[in-house]
Amino acid sequence: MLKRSNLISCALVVVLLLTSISFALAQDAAPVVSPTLDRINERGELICGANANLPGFGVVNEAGEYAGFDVDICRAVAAAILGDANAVTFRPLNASERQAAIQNGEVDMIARNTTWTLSRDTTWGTTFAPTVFYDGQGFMVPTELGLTTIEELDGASICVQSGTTTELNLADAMSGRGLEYTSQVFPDAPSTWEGYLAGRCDAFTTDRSGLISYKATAEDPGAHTILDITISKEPLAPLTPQADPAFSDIVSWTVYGLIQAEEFGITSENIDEFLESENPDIQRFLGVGDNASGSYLGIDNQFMVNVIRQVGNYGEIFDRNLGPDTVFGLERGINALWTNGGLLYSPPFR
Ligand SMILES: N[C@@H](CCC(=O)N[C@@H](CS)C(=O)NCC(=O)O)C(=O)O
Repeated sequence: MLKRSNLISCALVVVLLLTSISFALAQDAAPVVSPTLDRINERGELICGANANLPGFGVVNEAGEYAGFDVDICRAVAAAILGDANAVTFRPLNASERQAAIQNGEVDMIARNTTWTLSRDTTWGTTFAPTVFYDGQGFMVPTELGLTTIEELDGASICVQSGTTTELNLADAMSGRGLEYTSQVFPDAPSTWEGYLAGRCDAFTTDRSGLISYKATAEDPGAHTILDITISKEPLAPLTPQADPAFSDIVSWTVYGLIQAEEFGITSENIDEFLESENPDIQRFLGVGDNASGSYLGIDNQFMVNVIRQVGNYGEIFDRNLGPDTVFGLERGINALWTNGGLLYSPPFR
């Protein structure tokens, strides 16, 4: 028979043991439930909604392959989940097709110059991942018109694409300044651009990234001038189905991982050196040793190693597709790391 005092100390030991076990469990990754992740693993590929018509961001190149900044975001997610950046099928989507494609599960995610707005976030059945490109809407005019300000577009006819924030911002920007205009609305980018080139309108309006893309790849770039005005905020971000928050986490943390890798200075070239790092922050980020990283998301613990090795960090993706050595010649601007005065900031990988 146990004495009463012994009983009490036994009970205390049990309570202490249980507490320490549950504390230990709290450090471990909880089981991840994601139907989208299961589907991707079963089919062995990610289905990503993409732009086929926006050089620099998403376009089918001469080899028949998708290429561009947004396309590389899809590839990074495929590398994170499947360990293979090429395990992606791209579905070309024009602006008006995006909502249905994410709602009916035709695609697992979309990375296609899509602006994150309140109404889309709430009515499209979607969750936005962090912004991958901070943009704003601008205007392009034929250089020969010699225009420099938006006020000079009073009475103009303006080419714009349907199903975009562009169409709505144009209306606000013009009416807010008491300016008259007629819009020529087209269903996709190629027809909008062709309409502008054919002189169906005096100006072409879209995200500045789009204007730069079209100008740089035009037959005679000098024939087009981008006005020095930005009429909106266009934070371009990937989209995932709202019904699958665990999958949204995977996409979000892959984007954060690209940013964090740049902040650590880890690139596709030097990743092997970083795998030997003694720095606990870097060991955690890369999932080295006993450190949990991808396991929190239900994917390979070293998911960021696959992403960086195969696709590179944010800066590498930016430079490869849009940077000074490309026809677009974009500077980082506000798309720089927060440590360089930009807006890119990752929460801690802890
Ligand atoms: N960011 C804006 C505009 C996005 C957009 O679709 N832009 C056009 C013009 S640059 C485009 O990419 N069109 C390609 C296409 O429809 O094939 C939005 O999310 O509504």
